Amino acid sequence: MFSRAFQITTTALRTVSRKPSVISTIRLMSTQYEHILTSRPNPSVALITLNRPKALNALSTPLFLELNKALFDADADQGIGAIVLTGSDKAFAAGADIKEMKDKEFSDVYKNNFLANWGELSRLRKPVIAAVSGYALGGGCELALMCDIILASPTAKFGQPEINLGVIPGGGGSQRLVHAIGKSRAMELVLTGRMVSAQEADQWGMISRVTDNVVEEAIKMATEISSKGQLAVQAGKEVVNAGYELTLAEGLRFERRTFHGLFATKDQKEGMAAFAEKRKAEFTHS
Ligand code: CO8
Repeated sequence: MFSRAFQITTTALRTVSRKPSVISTIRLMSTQYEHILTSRPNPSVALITLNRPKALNALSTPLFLELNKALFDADADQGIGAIVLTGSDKAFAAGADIKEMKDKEFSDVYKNNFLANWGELSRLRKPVIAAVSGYALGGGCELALMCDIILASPTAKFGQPEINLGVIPGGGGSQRLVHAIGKSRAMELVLTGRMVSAQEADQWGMISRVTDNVVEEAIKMATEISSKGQLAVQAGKEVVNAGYELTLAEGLRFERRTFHGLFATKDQKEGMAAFAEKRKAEFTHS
């Protein structure tokens, strides 16, 4: 993966100088991380892999700082259209790092707003696809829920086991689950800590689908999204997410205004002209 990334980087280096998107590509590739891996499976997709295998990708503060940096670098890179976030076969992430948390006091966590930076993923403008295999528990489940689309392999197990530790979800699980699967099922997960299989999560509408080769499928989906007009992709993400927060009437008004706004783009002219002329659209993201 890295050698492929390196190949893209060196190819890019040869053609660099005048192209800002290529320069930021190099920045993404050249950052050294300890707890995550970053690569570019193809020029338009960033792949971020959580990499603390011995701790089942427990989400420590240093890991999260690296993750946020990699995510925001990818978000700022104009060559990238979508981001895939994954873990290992055994664990997407087994939650916040319990060993890091166990001795903390209320005054520390409250004063220092412990783990507040977890929410930053939801500020990204580009789509993020979670490719989940193995355990996605506690903060790991919440991290998947913060992504825009979840694909799961048949081995995936989702759960909010915080109740077994004497706490509750703190990274948005109790709220996002209510939206995703309804109150009764969310309540069951939060109060029992039970893990659900990929198949059950699929039936519940918590994920998009169960698939073998989940990372490849996620990259394929990210590549397809990247081939669309990026202004429309960004707008699509924005309006769907607004559905979480607005009333139906406000949401419909916001969607209509955003739809109208896209008529100011070259991509709308190109997309509709290409349809009428029976050819493939060449979007310029402008
Ligand atoms: N934190 C730290 N270390 C962990 C974690 C974790 N969450 N999960 C696993 N590990 C470590 C184990 O301690 C073990 O390390 P070692 O080899 O040094 O003993 C190693 O990973 C392997 O784990 P196991 O031996 O336990 O592996 P098993 O295959 O037997 O079990 C399980 C796998 C079932 C996943 C088990 O490890 C487990 O139950 N893990 C804890 C799951 C959990 O409770 N997660 C919730 C954590 S709390 C949380 O996420 C709150 C989020 C709040 C966010 C707030 C944002 C503002």
